[in-house]
Order: sequence, then C-alpha cells, then structure tokens
Amino acid sequence: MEIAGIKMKNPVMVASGTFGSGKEYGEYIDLNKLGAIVTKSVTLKPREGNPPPRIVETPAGMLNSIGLQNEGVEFFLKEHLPFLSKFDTPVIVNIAGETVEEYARLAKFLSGEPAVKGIEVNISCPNVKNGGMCFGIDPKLTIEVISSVRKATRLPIIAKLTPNVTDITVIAKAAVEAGADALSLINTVVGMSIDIETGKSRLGTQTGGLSGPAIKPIAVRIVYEVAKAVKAPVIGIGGIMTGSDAVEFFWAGAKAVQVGTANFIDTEASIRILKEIEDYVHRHPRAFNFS
Ligand code: RRO
Repeated sequence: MEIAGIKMKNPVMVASGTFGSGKEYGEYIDLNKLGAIVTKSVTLKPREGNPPPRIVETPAGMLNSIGLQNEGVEFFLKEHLPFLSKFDTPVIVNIAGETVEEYARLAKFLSGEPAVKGIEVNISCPNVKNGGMCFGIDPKLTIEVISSVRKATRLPIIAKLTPNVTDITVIAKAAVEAGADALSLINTVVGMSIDIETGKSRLGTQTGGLSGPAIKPIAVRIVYEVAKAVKAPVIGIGGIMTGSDAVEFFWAGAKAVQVGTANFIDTEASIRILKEIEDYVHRHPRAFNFS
C-alpha cells in the first residue's frame, strides 16, 4: 500500500513521541514488520524540554508535558538515522519549530537524506509557548508553515493537526491547499490534573496533552469529519490499543493508523494490533481496500 507516495507494507505506523527514535524499541520488536516509523519531533537546535513532572496517568489515558525535548536535527541525522536506515521500513521524521523559517530549514536538512521517506509537520504540540499548536489553530499560519515546507522539499508532507480547535475541517483544508499530501489526526487534547491535597497541577507546566483510550471517540469523530471534507489521505491516531480500535478508524475514513500510548504499556502493541487487523480483514475481506 501507499500513503502520500510513501510505500508501506501495512497500514500500522508508530506515532511520533511514543517510539523514541526507533532504536529504543528495536530490541523488543522486529522493526521490519511496521508500516512506518514516525520519529519523535526534531527541532533545529537541541531542547531540554519542560520542568518535571512531565507525565501523569489519568483515567483511560495519560497527560504529557515533555516540551519538545530532543537533541536537535544534526544529532538525529548522525546518531539515530543510520540505525533506522538499516530496516526495510519507511522512516518519517516529525519536525517542529518556533518560526515558519525553522520548519522550512528542517525540511531542507532532511531532504538530502535518502533514508527519510517523508516529513510529518507538527503544528500541534500543546506544550510549548512559541510555535507548535499556535500554528495549527490558525488556518493562515497553517498555510504559511505548510507552504514554506512545500517549497523547501520534494519529500511527501504529512501535516499533524491538533484537535484543540472549533472546526478541524477549516485547518485540514488549509493544510491540503498549502501542499500537504496527507494528514495525521489527532495530536493530544489539552488537559489538566490537580492534586487535591496541594491544590496544584500534577504537571510542571500546569496543563498537558491527553492521549490514550480517553481520546479515541474524539479522534474517530475528527477523522470522520476530515475524511469527508478533503481528498488527501488521513492517518488516524488516538487511543488505539487493539485491532478493533484501528478498524473503527478505517471505517471512519482513515487509510492508515498510528499506535502511540499503547507502546508505553506493551512494547509489542503495534505488532499485535497489526495481527488483529489482519484477522478482521480475513473475516471481512471486502471491508477495506488497502492500496
Ligand atoms: O513534546 C511534547 O510535549 C509533545 C509534542 Br512535541 C506533541 O506533539 N504532542 C504532545 O502531546 N507532546
């Protein structure tokens, strides 16, 4: 099958930020079996991330406030990409920036790397003051970022959108109009958890991004709305723990899915989910056309 011109063996990808740079999981699962690997967001310069605590468990999910911690694009290309390039699985690099120019420069950097098969443009990080979600909640800024990335690279572009907007179809149309080849839906939902003994947030930054099964119905609804509104393929993300969860996203209109929070509970979750999808497809041979 193929998405945005990226050839994949199957529709199960691993979601950015939940799979490190791939190496961390290589000991536990056969990376060759995945549809694609999406790496943790990289920025031009290294970032230390947010003050702790950065993770809180919540009913049916978790909140994170990592704050885009990463070692920068040059370190990524030197230290992580060579390992990933050994596998027969496309590597999609998630990029984030504080300015439109930073996104474009990152895209240029990655364009010269044969091992990079696509760029996922993160305009939806909820945990940084500048950039991130600021772009993805505004259709004009969405157009600016995506069109500048479009000018900077010939690689397939996947825009990763935030659910924290009133009408996601407006942002989705803007991203596609500006040159996105596919859309990843959804990034985390802004949330908060308070310790009632101290009256303080359980996260260093007060609020964070909610992921896991708690957000699955929101994600399925958004995939459904966007798949009807744009022609570009949609990749479904949000609380996928089983093959049945993934199948819900396919029925909603997704062409592929990304497994995120489930990786933290079970390192083999993505492979298990793929098998469960295969079992479903075997029982329902005419349900989907993965081409
Ligand atoms: O690093 C983070 O805090 C983070 C990012 Br970049 C993102 O896109 N989504 C998220 O929930 N956390």
